[in-house]
Amino acid sequence: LEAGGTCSMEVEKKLNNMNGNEERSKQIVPADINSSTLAFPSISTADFQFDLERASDIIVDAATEFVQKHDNMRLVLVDLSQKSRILSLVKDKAAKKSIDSSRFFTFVGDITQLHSKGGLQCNAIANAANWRLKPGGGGVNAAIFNAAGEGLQHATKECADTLRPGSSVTVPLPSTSPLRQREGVTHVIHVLGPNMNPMRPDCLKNDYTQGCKILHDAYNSLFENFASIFQ
Ligand code: AR6
Repeated sequence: LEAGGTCSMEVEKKLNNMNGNEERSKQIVPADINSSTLAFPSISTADFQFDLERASDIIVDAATEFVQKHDNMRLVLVDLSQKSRILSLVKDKAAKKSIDSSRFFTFVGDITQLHSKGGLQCNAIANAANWRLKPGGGGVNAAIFNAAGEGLQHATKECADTLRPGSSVTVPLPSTSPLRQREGVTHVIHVLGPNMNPMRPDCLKNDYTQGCKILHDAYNSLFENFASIFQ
């Protein structure tokens, strides 16, 4: 699934290892100036404790369906570590489905530094948000709000006050946002996934019938919002 080998205009970029040590990893990034790119984290699988096997099936299904429908859009699943289990699961499952690896691939890096550190230009990034759409709370939510600057909070408030599980909201980044200026990201799409963590609001108490449906809805909502910005 990791893109490479088939694209005529490839650039090889070196990515700083996220742990800051000397080890560096190479990732092949297909340069595709005709496509719009969405980078997204795995929704609900860390703080919200959603099962990784089920989540990986849902990601691959939703992404496959999306890229078949939109041939000028790319989806990139991002995680911080080379050892990310969700990235491995998704990579393996996508390879079995022979999904077009220049349209959907995985990438190791910080979602707030994809261009500056990883050489991957993305138009939009998704955030695994909380229902109040508030900064902080750790995880990718804290990272994105920190990197985007205060402007993201204001811009988010203009669009929505809260989010329901399985839904998403598109927020245009102010022109002054460092995320826009440095990384070239123009939109953040906040997504609220299903929660399986008893310490967080709206815990589904291991109800994976509901949970899987909500996670599927969350990805469909995210991808459709992305398509409606850039189509
Ligand atoms: N870049 C790329 N991926 C990241 C980054 C980053 N900077 N940081 C984390 N991840 P999580 P959730 C990956 O816990 O499970 C927050 O407190 C991480 O490895 O951020 O949906 C919110 O306020 C994992 O694969 O989201 C919510 O309350 C993925 O991002 C709650 O957590 C999602 O992990 C949401 O929990």
